[in-house]
Amino acid sequence: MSNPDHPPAVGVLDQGPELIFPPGFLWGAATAAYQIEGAATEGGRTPSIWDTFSHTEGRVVAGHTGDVACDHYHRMPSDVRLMAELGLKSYRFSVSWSRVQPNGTGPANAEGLDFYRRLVDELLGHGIEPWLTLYHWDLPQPLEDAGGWPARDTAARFADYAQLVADALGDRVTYWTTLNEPWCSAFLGYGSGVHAPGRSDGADAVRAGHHLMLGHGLAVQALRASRPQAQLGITVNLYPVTPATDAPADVDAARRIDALANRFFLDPVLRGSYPADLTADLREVTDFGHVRDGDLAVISTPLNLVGINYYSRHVVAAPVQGAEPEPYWRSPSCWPGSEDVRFVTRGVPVTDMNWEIDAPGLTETLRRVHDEYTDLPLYVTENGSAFVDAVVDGQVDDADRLAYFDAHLRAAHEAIAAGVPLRGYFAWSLMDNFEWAWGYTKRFGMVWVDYDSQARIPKSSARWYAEVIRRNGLAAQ
Ligand code: IFM
Repeated sequence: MSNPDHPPAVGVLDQGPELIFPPGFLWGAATAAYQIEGAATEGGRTPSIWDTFSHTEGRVVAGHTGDVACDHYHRMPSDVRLMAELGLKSYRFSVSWSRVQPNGTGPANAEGLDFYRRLVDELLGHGIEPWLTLYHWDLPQPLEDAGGWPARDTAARFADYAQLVADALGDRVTYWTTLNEPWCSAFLGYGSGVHAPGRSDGADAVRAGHHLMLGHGLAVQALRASRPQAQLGITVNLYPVTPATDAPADVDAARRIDALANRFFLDPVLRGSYPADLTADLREVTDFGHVRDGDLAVISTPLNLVGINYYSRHVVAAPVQGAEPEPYWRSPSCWPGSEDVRFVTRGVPVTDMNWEIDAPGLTETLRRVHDEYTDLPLYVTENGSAFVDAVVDGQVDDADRLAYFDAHLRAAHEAIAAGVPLRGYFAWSLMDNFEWAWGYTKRFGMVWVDYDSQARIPKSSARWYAEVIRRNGLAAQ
């Protein structure tokens, strides 16, 4: 399905000294409900798994919670004005399920929906395209109490919720993402337990991953039926996975991690099947008895676009005795059946998350999805970096973040030049926010947030990004 506002643009790159992006390229920034909204108990909102998790001692650094976050719920109009000042063409936000359907079942909460109606109106009034994500990790707590994503029924509940949101906002929102990063929901939430709901069981993680995708497919069917013109997609977080050496055991370690990190989601959604090597690798963990006839047809319901979140590369090797423990998101329990694979640190520059900076990996990822999976339009729905920032004389000079964006945009441009139908890019994040288990200790924003006063200060990277958007490209290097 083509979109008149964003025409196919492959092959129209200006190859002069500037790197110019295709006409209509959708420049945006992204956030998520729990990370910025606050107002956790207002307007009829009930607790999600992240409320419960963050209020549980020891789960989030320094006991931080999203109770107030960036207070975006109360400051939304001025935040949208800031987006307009930066020249954003689009804003990707997520809807809090617990705000619009308290407890995760039953009728919509008018007051909750009204917040998103006002947000969408405000965006449209400033000429900013709303991009709505239905689920960015904040499952209503009662649905977790009923079994959470490992329970099949949660997929049906998600489709009901999607329908409520479509009924309320479908006339004004064109772009829809069902799930954000289902790998994190499944494997960090139910595998390693470093994310909400904090459970740790490999088989549950695999079941959660399946039911998330089933919910995605059911939601796409519901949205498609009621809003045939909508542009529907899913956002997956992808990583190139590279073996540390050419040794067969390292190559096999890379195959296993690639299966769990990338192909676990890409294959069902875009091919309608699980990779055979993945199900074989997982045979000690699960027999996949939770997969019912017809599920994969639902999961692979046709889409209009694919969203890709890119941050870094995984370099892996076969197990050796006495390997060091890994940082949280690589903790062995995130990788059921492949817990013994080692994640290798190459000694290249890292961000404040300790994630290696690897811009060519973005080109590689985009080319892979296009070459191996789909001709659908692709969007980078998140890309960005945490660094330690400081306010000096009222300014935040985040040269390292600016350089990260610059390098990754050059990598994105290279993918377009190679024929990838990349139609847009969303910086993560519009503003500093609640970085999950790291609380407010990691800053990803282009805009500084003072959490005491709630003042916003656009950092150097925000000013630079505004100029990139204005010229639809990057200066020559
Ligand atoms: O902050 C998160 C976001 O919620 C999902 N993608 C990765 C970001 C940085 O960790």
